[in-house]
Amino acid sequence: PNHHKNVPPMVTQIIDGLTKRRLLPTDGNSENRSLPTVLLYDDKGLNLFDRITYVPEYYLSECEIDVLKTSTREIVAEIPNDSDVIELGCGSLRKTQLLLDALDQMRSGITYYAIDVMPMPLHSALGTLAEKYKNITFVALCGTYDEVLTHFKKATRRKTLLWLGSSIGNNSRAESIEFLSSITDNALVANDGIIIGMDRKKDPDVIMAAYHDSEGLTNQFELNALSHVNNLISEYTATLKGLIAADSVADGIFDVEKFCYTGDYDEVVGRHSAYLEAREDTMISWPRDLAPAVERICGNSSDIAIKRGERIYVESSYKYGKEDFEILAQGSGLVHSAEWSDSRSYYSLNLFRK
Ligand code: AVI
Repeated sequence: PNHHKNVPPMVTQIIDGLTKRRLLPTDGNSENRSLPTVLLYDDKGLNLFDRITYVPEYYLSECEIDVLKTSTREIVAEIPNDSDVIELGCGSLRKTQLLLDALDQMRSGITYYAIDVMPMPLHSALGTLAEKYKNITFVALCGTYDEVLTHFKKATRRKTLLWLGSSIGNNSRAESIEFLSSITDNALVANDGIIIGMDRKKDPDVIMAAYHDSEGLTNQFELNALSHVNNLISEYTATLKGLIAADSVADGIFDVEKFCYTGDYDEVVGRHSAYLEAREDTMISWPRDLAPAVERICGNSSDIAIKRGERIYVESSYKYGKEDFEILAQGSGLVHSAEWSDSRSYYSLNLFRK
């Protein structure tokens, strides 16, 4: 029926990922069901991730702060007066302040743009910053990066983009090149720069510890993707109930208790992968109201039997080595022009220029 035409894109992606097994990039011969990584970031997930950044084993945040502190002068030297500094995603304002402190003192005519898809955190954060830094002009831009960045192409001022927090690591190498190429083509002119926070390849034990913290926060964070799916599915089927006669009560599709989080690190590729693994045999049963949509997306709407030990892929965290910086730069039409890292070389900020 017609009203199934408007299945929300996220629900479509969930159905698609769960009904089809796919070969992960460079993952040998294992084909897995998958869930979109963005599902990790509902309110509960954002809160858990924020807590993870304070856990000692999750060295990434601490290292990035360390680099920002020890290399501030060199970084600021790359950002000219009367230029625009544009941060992609403002979840990291806590770190950005280290840079803003220096820009406020050492530069004039800086405009700082914070770009995020979520309007609320953006406005509340920027209000306080505008009070604190009198020499910097603050602008909040809400929207996807693609939507917003094209506005900068015609700007006559020099610009420096900031993409911190190792967010690039959650994209495959190919996706990262695609994203950066599009930024290069649509938002940068010759000499503009982009500073990217990247986690370095290192001792696998250190990386495994970061993604398997002893407080169990990562565990909660990854498993929360399943609860988020349940919430989205029941929300959607509830809206359908207003449209069609239905007697089934849907409470989501996962028995969350039957899953646990597992992750592994591929040292050759430089990638940590996170999975939700079935601890025992379990079923994914589609609510009756959802069946027509499932059928349209994958051909049938029968229940899915998940065997004990089957792993549903949810997240990759890519790590970078010297050679990877070069491949990324060349593929994206950029030049790798500086690297600032912490004393252990665990993590680095990398400047790329068009
Ligand atoms: C947000 N992103 C860079 C984190 C990472 O390290 O990949 C998300 C995360 N996943 C587990 N712990 C933290």
